[in-house]
Amino acid sequence: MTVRDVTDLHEEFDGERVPPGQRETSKFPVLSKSGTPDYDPESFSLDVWGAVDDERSFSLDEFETEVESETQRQDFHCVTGWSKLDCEFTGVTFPTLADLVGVHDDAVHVMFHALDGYTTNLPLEECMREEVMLAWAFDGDALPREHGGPLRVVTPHRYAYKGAKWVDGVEFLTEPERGYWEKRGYSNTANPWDEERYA
Ligand SMILES: Nc1nc2c(c(=O)[nH]1)N[C@H]1C(S)=C(S)[C@@H](COP(=O)(O)O)O[C@H]1N2
Ligand SMILES: [Mo]
Repeated sequence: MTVRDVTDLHEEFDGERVPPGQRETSKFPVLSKSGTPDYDPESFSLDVWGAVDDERSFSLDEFETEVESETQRQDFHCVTGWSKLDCEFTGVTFPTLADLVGVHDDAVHVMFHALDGYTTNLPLEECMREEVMLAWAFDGDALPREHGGPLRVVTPHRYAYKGAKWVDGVEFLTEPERGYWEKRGYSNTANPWDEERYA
């Protein structure tokens, strides 16, 4: 299996591999606003809607087997100060998903929706990067439930709160909107190399 290594991403941000104010950890702490939500694997779907040509609803099986996927080695930066290096995530890249649904020219922003009611937002151009993935596996195994299984978003170029665990909706917007933490004092932009932690 080929692994795409994107751990050199920090160079684009003129920063060190471990961003300022972060400490490297080998653990993988869990941060969730309200615990791990239940879901039914039979009825779970990833829905894509808004400013797109083809609104789609993917079953897990469809998403994992019928859409082009890949494995990447990435770093993970939590706004609370820990960074976990060399995480291997397997999933579909955001540009691949965008391609499937046909994003409208007037789409500028994206809202991710999750099973626990969590939401998080990013400008479309921050999503249209190969390293933004909707991932179902971590280090070769099914993504642990507490880390967002069956499906989560990873955003190694941004603090990890920009990556919705238990993601079940991707909404393309023609105006920016704010998600759960972005409305509650976390930085809207979340660049780890500029320490954009809290607003
Ligand atoms: N659905 C959902 N996604 C979420 C969260 C959450 O509470 N619910 N917490 C976010 C925050 S604040 C962080 S730091 C990361 C933590 O991911 P981890 O628990 O796998 O370390 O998930 C993000 N995604
Ligand atoms: Mo967080």
